[in-house]
Amino acid sequence: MDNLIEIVSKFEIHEKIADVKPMGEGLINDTYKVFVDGCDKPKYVLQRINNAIFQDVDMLMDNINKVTEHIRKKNKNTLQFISTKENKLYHFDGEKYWRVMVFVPDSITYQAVTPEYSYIAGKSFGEFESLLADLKEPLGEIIPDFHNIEFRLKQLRDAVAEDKADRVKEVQYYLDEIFKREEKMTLGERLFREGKLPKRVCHCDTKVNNMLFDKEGNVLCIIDLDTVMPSFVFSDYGDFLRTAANTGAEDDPNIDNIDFNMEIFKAFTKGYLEGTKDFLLPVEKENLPYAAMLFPYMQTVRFLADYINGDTYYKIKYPEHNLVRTKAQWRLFEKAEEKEELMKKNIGY
Ligand code: GN1
Ligand code: MG
Repeated sequence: MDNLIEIVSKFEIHEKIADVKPMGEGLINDTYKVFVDGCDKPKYVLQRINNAIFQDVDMLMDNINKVTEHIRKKNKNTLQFISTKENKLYHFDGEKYWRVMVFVPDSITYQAVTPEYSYIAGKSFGEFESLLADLKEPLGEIIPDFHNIEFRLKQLRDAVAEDKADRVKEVQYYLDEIFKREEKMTLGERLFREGKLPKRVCHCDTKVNNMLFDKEGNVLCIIDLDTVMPSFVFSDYGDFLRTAANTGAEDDPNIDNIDFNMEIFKAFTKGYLEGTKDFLLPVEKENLPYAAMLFPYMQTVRFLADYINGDTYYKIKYPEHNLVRTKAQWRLFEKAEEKEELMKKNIGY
């Protein structure tokens, strides 16, 4: 066990640290709440950066610094990082990388949201993209090809070719279904190559639980900024619906719980279109239903590749976890696909 209190003491914190406790459900980094003397609520958040995934920690923290500074200059809420006593944005203990940020008080995270909150979330993510639209300094592509579905399909093919964990035989059905839709689901990358679809600064991990709400359902702050980078707007729009419109859990063992909730779709889309009205192009708007299908599809591809590779990327809680996730995301994809025409009608295409 790391001495977490000692790690926190490397940062510019003047209170006495009382306790450090695990927090959150992230699949990548490890996160802890930090308590200080005389206060029963957490004051800071300590995070171990997963540097197997974020290999260039300097680039990572530099990106986040640019983004948070830019948002703060516009007087909007964003995460506030504490530097180390050596004035660095992270602490390296010889093996692991750590960072500390201020805990946002009186905030709530949800795993599921109502249509009303989805509308507000749509507006907030739209505004988040607007706020960053005039960011002059370029951001590094922290995980190259992160939401490039052609690349993710290639990784899946490579995983199948290697079949390291001898699992391909169990998952042939999903592989066939995925590759059947390859042409349709790679549309975004083709539009990009044809010069028709732009990349913008996006959050790229807009899961419901990456948003802090207040008690009234207003978005206080958007968190988990590791993957902020240039991408299609489909990333933010699609990944939110992937989690919010799912009537079940991301890893629901009972796929009958899973449907694609059109009320959430409508409310979120309304908010998103309002938040992005100053910049969203027709090609982006008309392909929002594609984005709503793309993210469950891409997440299926990623979970399945990790399962085939023997679970090297996502944290798992039990041996079949990535397979269960694959099946749950695939069911969500099918439900979204069934509603493709309905979604198009709803946004006026
Ligand atoms: C990861 O760590 P977390 O849970 O915020 C992943 C996302 C996936 C998500 C699936 C860097 O995000 O891309 O959509 O799990 N982040 C990275 O739940 O791969
Ligand atoms: Mg997260």
